[in-house]
Amino acid sequence: MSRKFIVAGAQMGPITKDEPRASAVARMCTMMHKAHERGAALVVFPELALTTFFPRWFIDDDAALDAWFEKQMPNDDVRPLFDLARELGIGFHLGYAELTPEGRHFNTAILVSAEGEIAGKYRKIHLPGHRENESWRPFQHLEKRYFEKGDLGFPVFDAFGGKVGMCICNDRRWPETWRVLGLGGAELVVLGYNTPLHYPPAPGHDHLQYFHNELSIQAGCYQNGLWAVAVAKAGMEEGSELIGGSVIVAPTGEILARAATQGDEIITAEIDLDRCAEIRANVFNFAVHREPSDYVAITAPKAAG
Ligand code: ING
Repeated sequence: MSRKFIVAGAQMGPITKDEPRASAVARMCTMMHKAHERGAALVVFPELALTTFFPRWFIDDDAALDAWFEKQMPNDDVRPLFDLARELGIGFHLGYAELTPEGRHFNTAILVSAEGEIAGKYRKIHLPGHRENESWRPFQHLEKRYFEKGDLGFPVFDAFGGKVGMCICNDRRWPETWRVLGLGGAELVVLGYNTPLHYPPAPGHDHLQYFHNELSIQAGCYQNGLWAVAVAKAGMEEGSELIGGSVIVAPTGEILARAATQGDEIITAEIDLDRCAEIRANVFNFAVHREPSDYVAITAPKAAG
């Protein structure tokens, strides 16, 4: 039987610093209903979708920082989303800040089945930005300060009739992310992102942020023969302009759907997991064409310093 189904990207507009999680969850429930009306079996929400993008600020107080994190998942704030998923029979991806019982902090994403059960978890590996408060910047990007590097690798999960992987935001810029997921057999990669339009270290690239977003995802899909649903938290959020540009991309690299606004917006497309073979059995047939003995430099340890 064909493995066709409709996926939805639920792009979110700004979440203010004072917006309660319940408000963000209510917005997500509204979009989950809309995705369901369009026949979606899976809806993808952004990275850190429950709160404003707090790594834009230097937060020196541990309690104030931990207030941005979820201490368990699901929890009372997000339960309406899990309950609605089960009621509608639709799965979802959710990005959030995870504080483990052991006190570890991760930028995390989960895959939740149509039964409302957590079917997979990923913790962000490529943490961009910096560790210390850098006053020259109009805003900070302190993911390296607030999160540990993910410790789960790039797992691929049996879900939605195929093999589904996740990555988060900056991960999408790194070809290694996509290749490791491809080698793990991923046929669909779902991800969220919070990407400021302004990139202080290279302001001359600001006008290229939408291009780099699509370039990274299209290349990842084509070079590994897999589908991607990439979903933004968008718009002017607490004085920082975040790009929209959520997309659904085919294994050919073609963009099937793109968001047109910088607010809460559902994009959908019918994907066919069997189409991965057009790429994976041919131009990127890893078994036949890859030459890993020539790629040793890719996994060599970084030089100290
Ligand atoms: N945000 C940005 C991203 O990788 C960034 C950080 C922006 C890095 C622009 C380089 C250029 O999309 C997150 N949250 O990773």
